[in-house]
Amino acid sequence: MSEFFPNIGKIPYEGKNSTNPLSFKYYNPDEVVNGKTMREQLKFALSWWHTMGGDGTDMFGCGTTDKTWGKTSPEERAIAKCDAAFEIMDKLSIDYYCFHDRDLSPEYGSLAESNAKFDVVTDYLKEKQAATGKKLLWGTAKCFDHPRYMHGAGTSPSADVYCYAVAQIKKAVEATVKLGGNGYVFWGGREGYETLLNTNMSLELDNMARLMHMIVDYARSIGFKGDFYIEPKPKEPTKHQYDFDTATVIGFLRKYGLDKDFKMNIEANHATLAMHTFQHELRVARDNGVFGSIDANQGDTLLGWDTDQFPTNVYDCALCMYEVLKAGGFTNGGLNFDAKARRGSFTPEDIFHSYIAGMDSFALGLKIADKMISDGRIDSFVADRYSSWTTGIGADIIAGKADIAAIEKYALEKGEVVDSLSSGRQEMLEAILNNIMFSL
Ligand code: XLS
Ligand code: CA
Ligand code: CA
Repeated sequence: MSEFFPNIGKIPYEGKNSTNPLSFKYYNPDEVVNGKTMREQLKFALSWWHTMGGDGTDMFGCGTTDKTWGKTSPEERAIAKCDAAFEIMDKLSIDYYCFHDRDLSPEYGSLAESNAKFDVVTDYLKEKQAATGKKLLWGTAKCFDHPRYMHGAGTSPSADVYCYAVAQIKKAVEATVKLGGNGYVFWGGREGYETLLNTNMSLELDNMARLMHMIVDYARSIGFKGDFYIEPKPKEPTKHQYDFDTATVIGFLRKYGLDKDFKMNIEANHATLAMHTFQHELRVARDNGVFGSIDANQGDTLLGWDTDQFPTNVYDCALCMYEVLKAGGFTNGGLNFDAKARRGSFTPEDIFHSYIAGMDSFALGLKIADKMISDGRIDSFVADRYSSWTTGIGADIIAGKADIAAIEKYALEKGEVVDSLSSGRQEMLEAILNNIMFSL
């Protein structure tokens, strides 16, 4: 089979002193960090939509790069995309991929025809996976692109549209199971609203929960053993999206009895759109036992929309990997590069440069996070800051031994307590983090 990128060979690890831009400086797949190889810790995935389909189109202009893969018919292009994707994954040592159903195979005249042609592509992917050992991290359904979903899919005011979405998601789940996917993602693309003047929010949310229960039950009945994820995002495309952030989603899951079935797929750029740090979203997920997978990218704080840039901010990657290691590492999840090269980075080489930049940044992040933990200064500072909860009245409160009267008596006897406080030492801690980062 002829190559799509004949000028690019397998990207080697050459170490930090290499000046070869088509090499890894930090991502050394077989190097062991925190008890596992980098390959096992980081579990990188290629996103089919950006890498295989995104041609640089934006609101102000058409595409700048050719993603037709040399084919004009949609059926042939879908197969060529598979070959090109597996070549990219092989050359970059990426073991996983993620897709929306319509990234793999577009819509045709009817749902039945779309399903049949989708089957041809997933059959081909199954063969490619068997031949190469590459795996599906997660699948999802694109229930936000077609005009029928203009008012939402699982939250549409139209029962007919709702049924179409259920049928489409059922098929996407079947494809995920067929390809041995580790996960299935729900991202509520247009599940939200523009104005409450036309919206029955409570019915929409009840219906979304009904859909999720139906899909979970069906997926388990056909043998899906992986994770279901919800991917929070506060806005874009709708003004208000129901899956605003991790805390909001947890409230939804608990209200509807779905909390045992779902974990989070946290995207960095969605966290910042919700006015949170990436680390905050990961921490909320970890603390609530719903940490699952990550969409690795970054936004631009000066632009403030969902720019889906490749992650190169090592500071954020380090704090992300700190949360991942503290959560015990990935199980079914991984780091999916939901990211695209900038519109002006339009050559085939830019695909490789952008993945190398993201993978090296996360390799650095992993090493720094491991060092943060083995160094121990930050963790022990935090433990010490809360030490009043390990003895005396603090320990009694936690053990349920101090009631409100006992606490009042303690406070009255103690008098003013401002002297019990110690400095938060934020600047010292930020300097320690810099010290750890730059003495790798
Ligand atoms: C869009 C989302 C989307 C999900 C999958 O903002 O990030 O790509 O990851 O539907
Ligand atoms: Ca995403
Ligand atoms: Ca995004």
